[in-house]
Amino acid sequence: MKLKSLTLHQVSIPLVTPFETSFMRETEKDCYLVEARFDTPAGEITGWGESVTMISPLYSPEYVASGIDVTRRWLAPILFGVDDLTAETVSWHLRHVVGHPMAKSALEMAVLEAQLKLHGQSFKEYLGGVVDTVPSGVSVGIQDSVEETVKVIGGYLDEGYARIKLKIKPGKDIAEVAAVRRAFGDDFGFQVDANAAYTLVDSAHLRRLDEYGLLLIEQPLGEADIRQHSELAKLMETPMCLDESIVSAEAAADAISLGAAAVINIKPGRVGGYLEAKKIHDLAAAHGVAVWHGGMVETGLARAANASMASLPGFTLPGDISGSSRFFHEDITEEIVMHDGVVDVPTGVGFGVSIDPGKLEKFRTDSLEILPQR
Ligand code: NPG
Repeated sequence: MKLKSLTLHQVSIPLVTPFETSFMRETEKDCYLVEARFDTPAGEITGWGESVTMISPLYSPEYVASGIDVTRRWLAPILFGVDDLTAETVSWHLRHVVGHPMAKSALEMAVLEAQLKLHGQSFKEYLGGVVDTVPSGVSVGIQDSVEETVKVIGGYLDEGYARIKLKIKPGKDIAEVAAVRRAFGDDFGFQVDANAAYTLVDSAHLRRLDEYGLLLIEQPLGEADIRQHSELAKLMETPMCLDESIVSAEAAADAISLGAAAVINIKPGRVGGYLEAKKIHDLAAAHGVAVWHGGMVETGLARAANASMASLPGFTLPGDISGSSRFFHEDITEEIVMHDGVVDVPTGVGFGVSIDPGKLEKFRTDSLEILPQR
């Protein structure tokens, strides 16, 4: 395949309710979509990718404008120069550009979608997925009060979500978790996510979570603190799960060998793409480490791809793969539906969903066409 042009569409999609984490409060989903056109032996094919960069650099160093800039100045020119571009070689071609995994991931995703279309293959078939549905977990943002936390979680349990993840931060943790267990009992999967909001000094405080039978605690300490997570893991009974710290398969190998991660949250965008994510899945499976699929409030495009990824056998815990309606009144693709606690793994060619041109028009705030320089 030969890349002919790239269009980066910046979109802003209103959220159903504000989503608050320890690092920010979002009221819109802001990201950019990659539309990549290729010449192929079967004629022109368009592939779509999605960047998980957020509007500000608060979860990772990348952000929407940095992703667009590095793509335009550095990444696109490299890919335009490749005669036989395949999804499997995108990260290799881009290897000299340091960092920017989210920007690289969005490009690899677009190449992958076009390649799947060329071969008439679904993403699940390509990966070797083994199930038709994946359990759907929901991520619950930080609420204004303990009562509100209980009410919101009660609503999601009534909807049938397979497990609940609650965002926590200092001062919004033990009381919330205790109240949720008091209200709904021990008979449902419950985990917490701190998004790096604590330090090792908080270990005695965090140990108080052990009495609530949580599935795991996700990323209590900083991104660079893999060794400190291994210290904290020795002090807590609740299984330690890493998210932000797992920036690559190498980081995953370090975390596993240091005993810093009993569980890993896999997010393709964070690690540079779905193919690196698959490597982490395979590595974790070889070491008996459980993985689950994270979410970054994706539109239906990446949400569908995530559901396919989560159909691999190592994804033994429910992921943050909720229905579109958890976040959006209107998605930019067909709606991803959560039913009976699961989401269907798409079976159609490519990622099994398509961008609705009318919705793209409605939610687009800017676009940039990038062509090869002559
Ligand atoms: O279900 O898509 C979802 C959201 C899951 O809580 C979720 N994601 O820290 O894992 C996280 C958090 C996140 C969202 C991180 C957006 C970064 C951006």
